[in-house]
Amino acid sequence: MLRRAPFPRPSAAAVDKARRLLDRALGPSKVITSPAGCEAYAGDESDQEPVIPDAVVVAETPDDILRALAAASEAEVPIVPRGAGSGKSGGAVPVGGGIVVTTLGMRGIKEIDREELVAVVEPGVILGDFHAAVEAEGLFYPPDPNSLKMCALGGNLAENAGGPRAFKYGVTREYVLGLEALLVDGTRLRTGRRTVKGVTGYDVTSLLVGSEGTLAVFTEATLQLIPKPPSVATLLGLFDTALASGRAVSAIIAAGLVPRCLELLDAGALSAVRARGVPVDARAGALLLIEVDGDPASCEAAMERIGEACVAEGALDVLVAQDAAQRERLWEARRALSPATRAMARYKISEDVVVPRTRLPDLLREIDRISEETSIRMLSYGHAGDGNLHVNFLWDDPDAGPRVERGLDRLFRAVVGMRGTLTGEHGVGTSKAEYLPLEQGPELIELQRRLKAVFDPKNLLNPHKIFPRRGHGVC
Ligand code: 2HG
Ligand code: ZN
Repeated sequence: MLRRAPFPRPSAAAVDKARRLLDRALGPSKVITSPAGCEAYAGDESDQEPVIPDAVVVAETPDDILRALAAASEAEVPIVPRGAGSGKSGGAVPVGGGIVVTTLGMRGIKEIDREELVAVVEPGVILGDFHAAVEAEGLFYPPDPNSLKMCALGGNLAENAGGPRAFKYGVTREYVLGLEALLVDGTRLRTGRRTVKGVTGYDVTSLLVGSEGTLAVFTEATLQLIPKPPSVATLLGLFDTALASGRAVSAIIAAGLVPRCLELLDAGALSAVRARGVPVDARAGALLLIEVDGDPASCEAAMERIGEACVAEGALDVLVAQDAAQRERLWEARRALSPATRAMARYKISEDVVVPRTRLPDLLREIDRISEETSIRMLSYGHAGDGNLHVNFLWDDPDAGPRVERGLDRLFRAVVGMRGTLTGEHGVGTSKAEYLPLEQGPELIELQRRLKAVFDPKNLLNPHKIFPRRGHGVC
């Protein structure tokens, strides 16, 4: 864990008042106040140290959320919305104490309209369940963060989640037509539309998606669906080095090919996959996991051209998954990388940087240099087609924190220097807040602070996320 100074917490009197108000408004069945009960809502899947909240509201309806917001406002304590807690940037961690409101109990898929290709959902729906429900209707919802079996749609909306299929289909925001959301003062907001097209007024829907729970709490979303692609094919390209695989990524894109997924695993990530019993050719020092979809003939043609592009870039081997079961095994291994790499060391930080895709080889070389200079073990995997790599720092020595900080600083500066961005899909949260000024100018950060103040003048809704503490930002 990297040590970060703790954030201020509300006074004991404010906590008492909030608990009394919650008890009166919601009753003990929906409010948890025991430290043991609250502990389950203290952390997420990021490197942010868990913080036990003062109370948890288990919301079942929008009215429950409304009551929780009213109690937080009156007692002036923070309130943090939470989905499944699978976030990677600390967004759901109640770093300033106060109330956590979990929407995981709101699991209704209210509607799937096969003619309009629209679904209406509550925030607690698990993404994998939603995929299964729409696919049973012959439809498709592309966003697929690798935590899809456990993450909730509300969290996906808050973080604007991506996933491997973002390469062809884009991220969550592109599928959100409209929202129902509550502001911290209790205002019920309905944004957006149900039509495929529409430009009325400011795009508040897009502003709320990706706002990391700092502007509003979602109670419902209207999502765009597409027809389910009739055919899918998956291919592995094995390379001796990550650099060679990075060059193949550029070659595939330059050839005008658009697979739905274009994932890169370097040597370290491959060793995690092998450790999980997936046999990968011992000669391979990197791998591309590539998936195409569409009609069967175009899939076959695309696979052939992708295979040729890999071979032209020096692939050691190109393997095609023979059936759905083989395909699923490959994806299981890929999805397991996050927990598998966590098990490789006592401490892990997984970054989420993005560079222009042609700069991937430069990024990979920079990662090697950082690892060498800091003597911290690093490995990378991720959505190379988008230029988005999860650069992992793994270490055991509890005193290595300063070296890791140096490595992070160098990584972020290099990425911004390549005209890249700090986070492609995990969000800023607390884990990257202090680095925000590296990428964004003071005018833009100030404008966003002012926007936050319009929605939440007392700064109670998920405070301390996205923005650096005053005087703490890296420059
Ligand atoms: C993935 O692509 C996820 O597997 C998680 O975004 C990345 O935790 C990670 O390393
Ligand atoms: Zn990812």
